[in-house]
Amino acid sequence: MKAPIEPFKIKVIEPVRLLSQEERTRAIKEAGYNTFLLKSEDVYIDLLTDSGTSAMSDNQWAGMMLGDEAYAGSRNFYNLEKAVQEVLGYKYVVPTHQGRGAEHLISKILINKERNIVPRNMYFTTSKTHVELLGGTMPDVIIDEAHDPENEHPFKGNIDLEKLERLIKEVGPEKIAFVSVEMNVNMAGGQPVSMENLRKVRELCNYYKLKVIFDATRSSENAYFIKEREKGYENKSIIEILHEMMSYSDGCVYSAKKDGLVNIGGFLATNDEEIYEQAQNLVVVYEGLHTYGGLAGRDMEAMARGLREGADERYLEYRIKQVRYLGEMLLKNNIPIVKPIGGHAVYLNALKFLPHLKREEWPAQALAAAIYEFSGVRTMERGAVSKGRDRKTGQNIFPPLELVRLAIPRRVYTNTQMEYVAESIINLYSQRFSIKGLRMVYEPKELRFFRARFEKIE
Ligand code: P71
Repeated sequence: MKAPIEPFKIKVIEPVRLLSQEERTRAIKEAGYNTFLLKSEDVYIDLLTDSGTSAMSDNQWAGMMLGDEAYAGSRNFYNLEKAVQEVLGYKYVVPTHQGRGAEHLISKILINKERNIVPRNMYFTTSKTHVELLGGTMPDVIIDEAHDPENEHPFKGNIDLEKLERLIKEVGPEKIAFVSVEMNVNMAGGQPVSMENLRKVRELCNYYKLKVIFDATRSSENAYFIKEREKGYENKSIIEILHEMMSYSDGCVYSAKKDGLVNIGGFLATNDEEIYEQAQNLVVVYEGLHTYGGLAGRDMEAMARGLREGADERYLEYRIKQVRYLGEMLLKNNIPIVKPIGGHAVYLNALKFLPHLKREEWPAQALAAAIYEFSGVRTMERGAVSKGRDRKTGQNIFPPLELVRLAIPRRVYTNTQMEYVAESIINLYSQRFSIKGLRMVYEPKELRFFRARFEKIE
């Protein structure tokens, strides 16, 4: 595959520097072999996350200068509301400082002592934590194919409708707070959900009178996959696809730090007046007034403009193909990655990359640390450290997927930099048996992966 041609040119650059081998060895040791604890200045190519790391356009920066910083009724809020209506088709919008702010609101609104089960197509760390902190649980109802890195199902993010219905019958619909559907499922490898699946989830939930809330964070990338892979959508525009997708939900939470192409911002959007009313009540307690939700006016303007740019088809084609370009270079060299290649990231299968390590030696954490030490490239563990412990038994959970994520920031790195990343991983793979396991020596209570510390098992 040829590298995709960028639909933009570069106006501002930010220098990067590769530390020496000794400096990198020292830096990762000092960071407790946790890539979250590295200083960003010590990183050469930063693939830790695609969240909040996008390059904004000249149009977005120009919008920042038009920030209306009034406490109430900023014009930028109305611009954001209009952009959400146009791009996603929801009527009501409540801004929040980022995605988890919106997750907090929807969890507080829809979860209570009696109704506290939130089935979802795989968990996401922050989403699951909000549910659990309210005494609830998040059972996984994704299709089995999603747990197999080798399976090439085109819509590996789909909900298993039988699993979902079985669960509803087992616990009783009155126990389900809402059904959560994530677009382009992050923990499964950036895998899309099909339109057909969304439609069927809606039908099932209508039958049992359940609310459906999307995590629409990566919905534009999901829409691109629908256009590319689902029959009947080849000739529809991304906006048409997005509107149809959202029509199958009662509302969504959205971290605009991904497809929204901003460094900070998020929102809750809905057509449901009751949810909207309650969200407005809660946002003033936890985030800020309902017309700014913890954001500056300029942030809302950048978000309004970013939302439109992120749903532009020419941009999306380049975006998805850049991720695919990196993934295919790795595949060609037999590096074990999650297939098909996802929307926002390439995921290494750490269990296959490091078959000599035990699960208790945290292979994905060890691999992420080794990649940094070897090449200066920063990635993120997405396996047992991220999954955490079972709250009831206190035991570590070892999920089937033990992955290292190479998340690609949007519009930030060139294809030459992707080639450097691929070459580094390929070289490291040839020396993989020299990579040692890790011992966890500090474990924070909540979302431990952010601050956990490790030592090398020599
Ligand atoms: C990502 C992130 C950021 C992150 C969050 C937690 C641990 C590590 C990294 C954030 C998401 C997301 C989905 C599907 C909600 C959030 C929270 N992803 N839903 O992938 O992927 O949004 O960060 O704006 O609060 O690196 P927020």
